[in-house]
Amino acid sequence: MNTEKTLILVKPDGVRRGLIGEVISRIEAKGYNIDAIRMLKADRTLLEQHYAEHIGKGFYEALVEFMMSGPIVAIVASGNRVIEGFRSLSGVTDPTLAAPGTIRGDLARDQGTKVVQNIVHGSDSPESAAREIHIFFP
Ligand code: IDP
Ligand code: MG
Repeated sequence: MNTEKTLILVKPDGVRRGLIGEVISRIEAKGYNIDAIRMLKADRTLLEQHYAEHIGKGFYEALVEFMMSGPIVAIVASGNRVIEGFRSLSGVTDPTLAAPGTIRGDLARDQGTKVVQNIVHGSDSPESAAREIHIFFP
């Protein structure tokens, strides 16, 4: 057994639309463990760390503004291959293309905004997970 951890965020669009419970339900229904959970309003400094890989991209400023637009929920979930597994539960970045049955595919759509609003974030590798968990649960 190689239990892994990932950092999941319910983004401001998900919180505004009352989807915190829906996201948590899907994590639990899949069989992953919820290890930690925290609601917060992220500031620019925190988001610059979290989204460091996107600094300089065309959507970066819109992404930061969007992520500061309301409260978010940070979750640490664990389980064998949870990083890959939660990315699979989420669906691809573009909610128009995300498969039905996924969080993004079922619950989000293109809003015509500069930044893609897609309900959730999930770490994309063990290195990202360790880094991101440390940012939200110092
Ligand atoms: P991911 O969340 O599926 O891992 P990333 O490429 O890490 O996608 O991008 C982080 C977030 O930035 C996305 O979830 C989405 O909200 C936004 N984003 C990514 N690519 C674009 C884009 O091309 N246009 C607008 N927003 C984007
Ligand atoms: Mg990403």
